[in-house]
Formats: sequence, structure tokens, C-alpha cells
Amino acid sequence: MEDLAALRDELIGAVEAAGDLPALDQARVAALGRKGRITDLMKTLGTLDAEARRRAGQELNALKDAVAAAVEQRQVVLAGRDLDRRLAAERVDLTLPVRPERPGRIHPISQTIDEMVAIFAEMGFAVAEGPDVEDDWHNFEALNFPPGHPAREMQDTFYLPDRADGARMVLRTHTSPVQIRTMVSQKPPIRIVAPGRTYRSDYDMTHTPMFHQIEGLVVDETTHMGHLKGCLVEFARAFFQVDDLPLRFRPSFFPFTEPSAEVDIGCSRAGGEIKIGNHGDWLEILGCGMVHPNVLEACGIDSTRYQGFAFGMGIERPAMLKYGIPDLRTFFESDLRWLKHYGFVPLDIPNVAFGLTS
Ligand code: 2U9
Repeated sequence: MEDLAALRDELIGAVEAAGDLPALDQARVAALGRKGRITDLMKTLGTLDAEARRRAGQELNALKDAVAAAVEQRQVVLAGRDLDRRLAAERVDLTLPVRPERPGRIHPISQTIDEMVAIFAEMGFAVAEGPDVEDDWHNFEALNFPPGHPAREMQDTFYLPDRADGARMVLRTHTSPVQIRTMVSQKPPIRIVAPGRTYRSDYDMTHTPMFHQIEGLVVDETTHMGHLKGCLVEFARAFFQVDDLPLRFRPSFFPFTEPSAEVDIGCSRAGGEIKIGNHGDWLEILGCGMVHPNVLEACGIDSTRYQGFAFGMGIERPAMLKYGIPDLRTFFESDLRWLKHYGFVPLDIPNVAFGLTS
């Protein structure tokens, strides 16, 4: 039998010298493979007498284990080095300017949200966000929805399998749970807008199962309906860029506001085309009201001391009106030609002072 100590140094030396994973595999096969050096020696054991075979067998097994352990160790080192090399080679500098020949486009929904947020930010609103998957309490209960309310029906709401603790989870049907979370975690005064994705089980020409909303909430000691009205008039005129845009507040009902109103803006429908402005006709764009005392109390806010106003609107319809996009469903088809046509250049960041969008 050959000198096993020398063989060990040679084989482990080859493993440790391997500079990459393919070279390591070669060294492993040369030692432990079907035609490897150790395997070859194993085959000669049959020619030895019983005692020598037992001793040589033990030594060869120890050598095999030592080489296998060295291969494993080296593998960890080389795999780490490979990853480091890939991370260095594939590094992307996100601060680099957009390549002029391939600028990409901002989706009209993102642009519209940015515009709306810019207007409300100018008025002093902060942006709040929350999870898309909500529990029943944040989405319905705290918002004063009675147990049998139609919005809770299976047909309208996407329910998820119950959690291990029995909690019934839903895909949020509005962004209102964000305001609930804000009121639970912050003390008044509160002034936030909550833009984001919402979900309802509905699909036709004018509804998609996922759509976007922006909602607003102001809570303070002296907040009243006049503040709500001024805020929404200011918003609508800035968003549609029509200085004398008339707004009409019609009484309505929502479980979470009292009193409640729906808001129409002036428009014309001449020639089958909707034009926003002071033209005698009306178009509904949002809902609003004073936060129901039950909602304030559910969030631990004293409704005898604080009052709030809230409003909510979809994003898709104002975006279609402002940018002349005729079909709602095209928003979510990921058609690059559509995006090139209706999208916005990335550095055209909405800003009230310099104009929302050029
Ligand atoms: C809290 C308290 C009150 C948000 C409101 C509306 C009226 C409304 C709809 C417009 C079109 C949703 O996308 S839509 O279908 N929304 O009419 N939303 S008041 O009121 C709140 C929200 C949160 C805590």
C-alpha cells in the first residue's frame, strides 16, 4: 500500500489549491470519484490478508473522511467568494441618471398619486401607509360597519383563509384602515392622506378587482365642515388646473362619517366627451364627511373634545379624466406601447410651485 500520509498531503493540498468551484470538483473526483486515487486503493484491499485488510481499511476510511471534510470546507469558502465576485460584478448604481436612449416611463397611476400627494403636502398633510392584508376590525369594525352591512358580503370582499388565532383577514376594501391605524397610534392633531391599492370582487367595463384610492383625514379640536369644503375645493381646482371649477356637495350616507356628502365637479358632456370646468353639468368625483363619533371612540379619541373630517376618492377615474385615457382596464395590462404613450418621463416630478405635470 502506498504512503498514505504523503497521499493525504497531496490530495488535501489539491483541494486547498482549487481556485474555483469547477477546480474543486475536479480535485474531489480525482480523490473520491469512481476512478479516484482513494477508490483505486480501496479496490486493492481484497489482495491483503485479514489483519492488514482491517488496518488498511480503517486508514483509507479516515483518509476518505479527511478529504471529504476538506472539500466541504473549501466549498464554503469558494461559494462565498463566488457570491462576492457576482455582487461586485453585477452592482447597480441606482443614483446614476436615466439612460437618455432608454428612459422608461412612470405609470399614470403613480404620476396621479404623486400629483395628488403634492397638492395635499402643500396644505400640510403627511402621507401614511398600511398593509394590503387587513383584519376585520381595522377594515370594518372600527369604521362603524354594522355586522350585516352589504360591504362585508363575500361577493364584494376578498376574504383570506382564517389565521391560526382565528382572525378573519381580508384584502382591504378601502384605504380607511390606514386612518384607523394612525388614530390608534398617534394623538391629534392629525392631518394625513393615505394613497394605495384597494381590492373589491368586481370586474366589468368600469371596475377592476384591484384599484387605487386616496383618502384624507384631519382630526383636531376645532375641525369643521367648512375646513373640509375649503380643502376639497382647493384640491380639485389645483388637480384639474381650473381656477373657477365649481364643486357641489350633495348629502349622502357612509357608516364612518356623519354628516356625509358626495362631491360633484363642474363639467360638460357636449359631443359625448367629458370636459372639466364651469360648463353647467356635474360629475361625481369623491365622498366625504365628518368622522363619526363611534369611529373616533373606537380608536381611543375623545369625541367630545375632538372632531375630524375625512374624504375618499378613486385614483383611476380622475387620472382618466385628466389624461384622456378612455379604458380603465388598460391601466393594468402592462402593455409597454400603452405605457410609452400615456406614461410620464421619470424626472417630471409633480410639484405645486413649478406646475404639476408639464
Ligand atoms: C376614517 C374615517 C372616515 C373616508 C371616506 C368616502 C367618504 C368615499 C369612496 C369614493 C370612491 C371610495 O373609491 S371609492 O369607491 N369613498 O366616498 N371615503 S368618506 O372616510 C373615512 C375614512 C377613515 C377613519
